[in-house]
Amino acid sequence: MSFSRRALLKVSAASAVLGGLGAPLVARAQTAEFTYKYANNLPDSHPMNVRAREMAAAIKTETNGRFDLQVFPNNQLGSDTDMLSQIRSGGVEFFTLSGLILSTLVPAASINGIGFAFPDYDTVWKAMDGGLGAHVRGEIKKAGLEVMEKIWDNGFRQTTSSTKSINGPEDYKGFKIRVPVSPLWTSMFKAFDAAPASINFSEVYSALQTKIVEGQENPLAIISTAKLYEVQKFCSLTNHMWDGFWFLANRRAWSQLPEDVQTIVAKNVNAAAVNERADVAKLNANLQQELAGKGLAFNQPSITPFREKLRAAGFYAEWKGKYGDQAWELLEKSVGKLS
Ligand code: X2X
Repeated sequence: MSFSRRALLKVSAASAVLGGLGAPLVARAQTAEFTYKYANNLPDSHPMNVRAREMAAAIKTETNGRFDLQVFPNNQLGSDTDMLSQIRSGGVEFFTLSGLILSTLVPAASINGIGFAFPDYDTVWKAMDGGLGAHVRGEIKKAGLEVMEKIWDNGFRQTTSSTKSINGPEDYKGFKIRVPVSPLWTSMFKAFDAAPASINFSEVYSALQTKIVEGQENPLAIISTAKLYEVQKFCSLTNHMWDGFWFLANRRAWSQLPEDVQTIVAKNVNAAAVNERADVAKLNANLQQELAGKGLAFNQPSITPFREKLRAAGFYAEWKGKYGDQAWELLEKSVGKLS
């Protein structure tokens, strides 16, 4: 008898003995005990969704099929505004949202988006995996939502336009720019005397195409995966803010999970975030040439005049007052003196 046949016989003997126990285990493995939805606003091809699908598969394997995470990219379940209300009601169990948009519910959550604060990724991750991130997560939990430890990368934001390149702060004057729905974005572009219009990401491509606005601002990974280069001509590397996505959970849905499942989910979500950060940083560093090939004209203005304009307009002082001294100190501890 061959080795494998002997092994097979042993297995069948064991199943005959354990038949009563084995059967329900098999049945349970086929239908998940928990089927949770994870919604986001980014195209299917963005690293966030690539890593999310990978993480969903790992979670399924590690929970022996007990937990099924379904990924809904690309605003399939609604705009950010819709999804924010769904995560609060439990209509979706998980949602990644920019801290700046989350600030409509949790004011502290926009602090990482203060204009021209972060010089580079090292400084970002030290702050967001350190004291500043912990402060924001504490405020999110106080507002009744759960949040995973690692923030996902959106990236440093750049300005695109169908009409002109931005070479200095004066070029923003009167510029019709789409901004996400968030007071910090509106406030910053108003400080530049621009004409910001709050529009959810789900409407951005068509707003640019129909020229409701001249321009928008987003990291290169989004300009590329959402094909915004098709409806824009100029890309100015303004690097005006760093933006990230908090991985939020509905509190009731999260607390219904047994501790061992929570541990497996959190571990895989945080690991996926760290992988996604590396993917996005690489894309943002390498996409310029590819996008130039698709017709975008690039320029790189010096950021000093932008910062000076914001300081003179009282932007930093105003937001320091809103966040409070303690939070502002955490920010300045990472990025240096702003106001
Ligand atoms: O809405 C945007 O511009 C986006 C996709 O970058 C955010 O989610 C903030």
